[in-house]
Amino acid sequence: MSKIRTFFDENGYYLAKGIFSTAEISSLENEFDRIVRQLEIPDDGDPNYNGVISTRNVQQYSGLWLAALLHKGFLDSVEQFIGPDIVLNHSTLFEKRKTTADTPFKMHQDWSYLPTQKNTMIAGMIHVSEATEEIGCLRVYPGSHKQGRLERSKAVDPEFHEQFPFEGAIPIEAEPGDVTFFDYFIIHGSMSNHSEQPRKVVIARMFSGKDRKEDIYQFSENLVLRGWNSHTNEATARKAVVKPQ
Ligand SMILES: O=C(O)CCC(=O)C(=O)O
Repeated sequence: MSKIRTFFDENGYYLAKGIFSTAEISSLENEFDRIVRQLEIPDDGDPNYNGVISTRNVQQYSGLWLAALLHKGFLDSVEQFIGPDIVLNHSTLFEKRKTTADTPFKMHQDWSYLPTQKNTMIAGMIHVSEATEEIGCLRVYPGSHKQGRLERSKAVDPEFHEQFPFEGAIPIEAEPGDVTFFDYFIIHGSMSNHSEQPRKVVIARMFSGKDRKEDIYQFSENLVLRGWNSHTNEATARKAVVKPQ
C-alpha cells in the first residue's frame, strides 16, 4: 500500500500538494470568479450574512471545470483512496468572504447527507486560493473517521459541535493548486473568514463505481470520471429538474 493511502487510512484525510499547476489553477480561478458573477450574491450589509457564496456543480457552468474534475493528477490521487472506478456525486463551489457572523460549517460528519452502502464517499477540496487559519481553512479531527457513523452529526447539531469544538481540531492550511482529500466519516468544519482575502474552493464528492447511494433517488450527477459504474440502470440514468412550486 502506498504511503499516501496508509496516511489516509490512518488519519481520514490527505493534503495533496500542487496537483494543479500555477497556470492551471490561475485559469480555473478566472472561471470560478466568472461563476460567482453569475450568482445572486447575498446582501453583505445584512449582519446575519455568513460570508459564504455557493453553488453546486461547477461542471454545469464551465467546460474548464469539467476538465479539472477529469485532471489526471487529481484522479490518480482519488484512485489511491477509492479505487479505479470513480463516480462524481456532485461538486460544490464555496467562496468565503470576510465576516463577523457565525460560520455555517460547524463541526460535522458528511455521511448522513449522502450515505452510500459501502461508505466509499470522499471529498476532494480543490484549493483555488490560499487557505490559512485566519482565512478560515478546513479543520479536522485526525483519525475520527474510525468512529464510523455517528448520529446527530450534522453541522446544524449544536451538541455535536460542543462535543467536538474547533479548538480540538487541526487546521489544514493549503496553497492554490493543492487538494485536501477527506473521508465522509471524518469530523471536520471551518471557522468564518476573518481576513480581507476571500477563500475559494471547489469540493468534489466522489464514490466508488462498485458502491451505490443508499437512496438512489437522491440527487447525484452519477458522472463517471474514471472506470465504470456497476450500478447505473435506466432509472438512475434518468434525470429530472424539479419544477418550483
Ligand atoms: O468549505 C469549508 O470550509 C467546509 C466545507 C464542509 O465542511 C463541507 O462541505 O462538508
